[in-house]
Amino acid sequence: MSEKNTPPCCAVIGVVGRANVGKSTLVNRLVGEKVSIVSPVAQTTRNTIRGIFTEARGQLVFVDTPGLHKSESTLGSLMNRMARHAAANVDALLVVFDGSHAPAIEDDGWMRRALFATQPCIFFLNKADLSHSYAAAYQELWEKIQQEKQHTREVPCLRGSAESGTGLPELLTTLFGLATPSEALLFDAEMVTDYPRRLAIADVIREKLFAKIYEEVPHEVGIRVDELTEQGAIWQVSATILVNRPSQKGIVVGPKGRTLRYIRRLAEPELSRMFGVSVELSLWVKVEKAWMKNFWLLRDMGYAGSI
Ligand SMILES: Nc1nc2c(ncn2[C@@H]2O[C@H](COP(=O)(O)OP(=O)(O)OP(=O)(O)O)[C@@H](O)[C@H]2O)c(=O)[nH]1
Ligand SMILES: [Mg+2]
Repeated sequence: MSEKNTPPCCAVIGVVGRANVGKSTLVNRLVGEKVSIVSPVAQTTRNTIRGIFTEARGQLVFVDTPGLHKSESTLGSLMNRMARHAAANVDALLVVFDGSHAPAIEDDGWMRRALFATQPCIFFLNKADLSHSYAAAYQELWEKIQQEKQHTREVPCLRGSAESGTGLPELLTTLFGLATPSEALLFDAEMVTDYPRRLAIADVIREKLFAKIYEEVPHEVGIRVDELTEQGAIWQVSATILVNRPSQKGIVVGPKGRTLRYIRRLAEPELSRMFGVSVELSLWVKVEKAWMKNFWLLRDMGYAGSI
């Protein structure tokens, strides 16, 4: 907590960037707890999720966003809209790049946004534990964009790894340098997220599903938590896994229900740890054609909200 008479410094930081660069991993690392699911599948994050970090200097609220991507579904457009909306409503932008991969069109897009953003921006070249062989390519791209736009801007570029934690103390110091003194903390000091628990539960189920069915159907799967009954230290959760086609139902259920059981076995202990109760999960699979284009269903699943 802040020293006597020293007001805490606070800032809301939008964590943005292309899909799969490690934004959620970074937010989890910085916050020190898993607030956002992570997977090797691009477009894992579907909502804006706030991760809250509080220490002696004050409080940083990280807004993890879905990676911008080309999209044709309502879900995809809502995800892109959330990312843009989040970027417009924060005190500073932390733009994450993957230094082990060549810059892509979406990285170019975020640099252009950063060049003209009204807030302070910081670039973070992630995945330093892998080779950072493309660091120079990102620098060149940034210079090329500034020349092309005939506009220059000083943006600190830090490097590190969300996975191993290197470079993160320096990143926190830079971010606190942008934070402004505030009369009070933005959130209670004990809070690590304000993400609604039904959505958090749905996300954990989706993460376990992604871990098992990596190639086939991930982007066409949606999870809806239908019921959460609290009986003292036991929570009974009933959730439906929505798929687009009958063939996908077979994949999610697996031979003799094995895939579904696997997902439940992984999700239950994690959810129990997360909420400090014993979570019992019932999972159902339902074919709901074009659920990703159904605004009302998406709204039920929390995707139509904004930060
Ligand atoms: N080696 C290495 N892998 C990382 C690092 N950070 C993230 N990853 C991996 O990169 C993949 C994507 O990470 P996420 O955190 O889900 O990426 P994201 O940017 O949130 O992705 P979207 O939510 O899809 O936009 C996962 O497999 C992570 O384990 C890192 O610093 N080093
Ligand atoms: Mg993510």
